[in-house]
Amino acid sequence: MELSVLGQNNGGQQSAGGCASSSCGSTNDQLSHLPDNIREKVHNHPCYSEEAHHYFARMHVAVAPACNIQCHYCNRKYDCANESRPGVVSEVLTPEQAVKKVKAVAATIPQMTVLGIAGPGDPLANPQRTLETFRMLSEQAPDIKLCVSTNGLALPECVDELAKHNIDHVTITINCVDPEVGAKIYPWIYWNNKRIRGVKAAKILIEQQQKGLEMLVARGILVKVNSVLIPGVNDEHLKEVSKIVKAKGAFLHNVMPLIAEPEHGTFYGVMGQRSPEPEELQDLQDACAGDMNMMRHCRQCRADAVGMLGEDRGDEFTLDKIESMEIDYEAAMVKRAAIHAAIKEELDEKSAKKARLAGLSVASVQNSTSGRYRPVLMAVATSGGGLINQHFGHASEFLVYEASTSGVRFIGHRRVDQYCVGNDTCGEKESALAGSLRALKGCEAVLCSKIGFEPWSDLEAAGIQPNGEHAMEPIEEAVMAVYREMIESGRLENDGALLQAKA
Ligand code: CLF
Ligand code: SF4
Repeated sequence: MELSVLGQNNGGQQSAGGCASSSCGSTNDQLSHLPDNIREKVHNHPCYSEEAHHYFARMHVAVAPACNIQCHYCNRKYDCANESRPGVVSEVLTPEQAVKKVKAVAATIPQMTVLGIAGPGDPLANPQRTLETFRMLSEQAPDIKLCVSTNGLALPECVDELAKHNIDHVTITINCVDPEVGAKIYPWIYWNNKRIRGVKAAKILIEQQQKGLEMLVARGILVKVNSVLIPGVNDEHLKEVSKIVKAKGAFLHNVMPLIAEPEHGTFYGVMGQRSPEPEELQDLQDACAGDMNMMRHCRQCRADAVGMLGEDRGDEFTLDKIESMEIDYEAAMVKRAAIHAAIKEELDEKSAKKARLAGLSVASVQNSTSGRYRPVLMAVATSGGGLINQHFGHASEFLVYEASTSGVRFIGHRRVDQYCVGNDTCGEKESALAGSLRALKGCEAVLCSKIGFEPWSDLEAAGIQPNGEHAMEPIEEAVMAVYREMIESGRLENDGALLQAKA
């Protein structure tokens, strides 16, 4: 199939930026290798293109309350944890309310290019509500890409309907391809009006997921596979999952960390199943990357998320606020098209410039070092646009990049609030700064637009070099510049032993 060939062609290629395409999802540079019809589907989708997530926004509408399976990481009082953060409750909308909300958001946030349905249950366990929403949107807001995320059980019988409504992007959550592993994740499924348990249930679910994947690929629909990394349950097994879904034509693999908190009341949370450390997640993503394009910028959004990835502007679009908005969608589409064209132009220019500069900077580092220096992790504070443009103290998350003599590659994001920041559950009071320090574990520099004196000293004391000298510069150029400065200052000198030890 066309898509699996694409995947093979991409595997292991080195972009001009030195970023292995197989390791970091679809960056803007890598899109240039794709046929026009695929580029068109991906270039402004913030989840399918890593570059796009700096510029374009997505929104979800919570129209699908029911679910047809049980996952051990889910409490049914909350949203589906397959594409959303566990422990979050979204307000369920009717399809009519959802369409009104989408048009209000699209008119207010023109960068919003994608509407996804991801819960609060499984969208395809609620086919009428989900498909009715898509049908109305494809008629009334044809400039919005439509996207859906599912556990896959009901997928095969919905594929033709999805194709009919012009849905270009489908996410299937596939945590296993072995029913024995599946039985440790899914206690039951609801299938043909019966509750089925154990290995038998997992076997049916896996068969449906794989069949659905093949049917989507056969219709030219892009498929992203989400997997929840559950230490000790499917961590090793996910490498096999990645190989299989790639062979069947999936476009992208998104391995997400399990979030298991006792207060969410999930089976795993109550049983004390631990979540993975950031290093474990990165190691697994790197291991899968030899075979597959990996997504590393997922923010595990809410089922009613609105805005750029990592941001939630839902409060601006509550039902009462939408009611009072008058939307002229024809006029909004004209404005949106102009803004999208301007962003595309900026991205194309940036991509061409990045290719030139990154090639030069990588070459200059390689020439001056003979490749002797170890890679360095650096954190970046950004509020979007691909620039270093956020004050250290305002950052609720940091993007982490790895600089090496091969170039710069995106590794992932670290949320400050995912670490202890001194709430009542912590047991000891920690400041927000202490939370940031924990989030920056393993990083040797942090690049931001500005930083105060106190955090500066504490970061230095923790072995993390703060750097505000590259404010408003493009992220990857700035990271490479700092890496070069580290080499030239001798900071990475005599690290050969460390490099060998790490290797
Ligand atoms: Fe939503 Fe998912 Fe479509 Fe994106 S989210 S349905 S593919 S539009 Fe994106 Fe959010 Fe991660 Fe999902 S960052 S949770 S991968
Ligand atoms: Fe929960 Fe989603 Fe799993 Fe259903 S598919 S049990 S809603 S996590």
